[in-house]
Amino acid sequence: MIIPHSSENLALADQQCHSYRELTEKSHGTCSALLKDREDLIEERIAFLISPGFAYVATLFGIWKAGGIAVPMSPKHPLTELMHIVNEVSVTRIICDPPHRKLAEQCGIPVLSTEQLLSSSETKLMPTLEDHRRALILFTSGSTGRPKGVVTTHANIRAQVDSLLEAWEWTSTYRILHVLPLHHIHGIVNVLLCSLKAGAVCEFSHPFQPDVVWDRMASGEISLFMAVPTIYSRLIKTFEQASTQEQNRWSQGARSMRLHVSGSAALPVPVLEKWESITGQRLLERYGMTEIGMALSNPYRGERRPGFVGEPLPGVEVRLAKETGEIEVRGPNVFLEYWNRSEETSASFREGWFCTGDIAVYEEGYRILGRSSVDIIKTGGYKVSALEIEAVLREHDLIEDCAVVGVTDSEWGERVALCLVGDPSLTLSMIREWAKERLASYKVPSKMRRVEKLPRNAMGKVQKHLVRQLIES
Ligand code: MCA
Ligand code: AMP
Repeated sequence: MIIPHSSENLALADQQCHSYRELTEKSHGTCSALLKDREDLIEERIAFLISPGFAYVATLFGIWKAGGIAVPMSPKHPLTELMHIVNEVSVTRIICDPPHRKLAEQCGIPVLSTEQLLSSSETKLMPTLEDHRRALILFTSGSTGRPKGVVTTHANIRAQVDSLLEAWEWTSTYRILHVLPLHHIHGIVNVLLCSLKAGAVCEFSHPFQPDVVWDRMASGEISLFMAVPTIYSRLIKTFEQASTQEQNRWSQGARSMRLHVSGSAALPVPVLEKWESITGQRLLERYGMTEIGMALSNPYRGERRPGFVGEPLPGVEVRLAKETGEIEVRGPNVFLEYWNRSEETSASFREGWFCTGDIAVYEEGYRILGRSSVDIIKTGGYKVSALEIEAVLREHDLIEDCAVVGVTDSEWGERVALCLVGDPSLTLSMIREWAKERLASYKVPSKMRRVEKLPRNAMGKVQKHLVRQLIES
């Protein structure tokens, strides 16, 4: 397990400052309170609904120290999404902070509060944790059904973190600004856990607000920033609307930083170029996935090629199924299993290599060309399944038939778009309102085209490329 050391050094900054010692003590207290009369939680699944900040981190480490599997959930998700997680991995308890108590209680399982757990001064003996034990379950959309639970072990997480620490030359002198959600690898592993393993400082700044980020960059205190392309586009937009004086201040601060990283979705070359022109920072683009952590990266030192995702990270093996083909990955970073889905787990491996579903070519560096499934959409850095959204929308009384596709979008990378056969009175905003109670907001279609019938082939299968054309026309 990654246990942060116990110094007085600053570890986390939210509204307050928290040392590594405080984190160690509070996570030990949390561990003791979770264990109560037991010696080991033995991979009990404990979910948590906590805003980004110290309580989130102390809870995560508390669960790990007690031998549980951490299941972080997004407080922004509607109850149906949370209930799917609770049921899918048989979560037994939910830990919440005060603002999310009501939502947690609706999940129908025992609720514990961070106030109660973090104030525990007990120091029970912690169980011995072997590296191969399950540590974390994050949810990812596949091309079929509702999201699957991706299980990573302590060894997997350690490998993912160590690889990035080495490649990007993390040191304890860094201070990273954290603006990403904390229910995905990007925010949890690349930003939070890397900074803590390096003995650096992680400063939370949620929700993401472009002017706040610019101000923090301008302060000269922040050395590292990692985000998805949509966030860089938003920062550029805010920069362009700012006064010359503000632009100069922001630009100067950003120039003095050590590293800016982009990932989770393809970085458009114009965004890379614009960012470099205003900050002097050539974005380091890398490629990863929930199941494998990070696999490919442009170099920390050396040329970062626009449109390329670089070479395999330390300890990670990468190959292509054919010259222009699917990326396959092997190494200690690769996940253990999809929870309770042994068939899907084995189907996702070929000869011991994990098949990513992403298509690439190698031209002295890997270049990603697209995905093998049309039903996977990447929007704002989130991976979503068109089939999952369609299945939910078909439950609407006034929707007769529908097809969901991703359409290219300058802000979101791809935008979730809906082709609809249904009652003429039904508007996009009515559908959005209805769908937001059932799906995470980034899965809710934001573009719609009404048709008499969907384009289908002779076998009755919806022709997604024609649907996309209809929406884009
Ligand atoms: C939100 N909205 C959207 C989308 N998302 N509309 C269209 N497309 C979307 N994708 C709408 C909402 O419905 C809402 O609309 C309004 O925008 C504000 O919603 P909010 O949730 O507040 O959105 P935001 O704060 O503007 O979010 C933008 C964001 C966010 C900050 C870029 O999407 C984000 O944090 N993305 C990062 C995702 C990430 O970390 N991915 C990593 C996973 P209305 O006003 O009508 O209500 S991938 C990963 O971990 C792998 C391993 C990897 O490689 O990194
Ligand atoms: P997730 O399942 O949310 O972890 O998303 C992983 C997916 O994000 C990958 O399979 C890719 O399709 C996509 N992805 C991540 N980084 C990049 C990148 N730099 N360029 C293109 N696609 C990326």
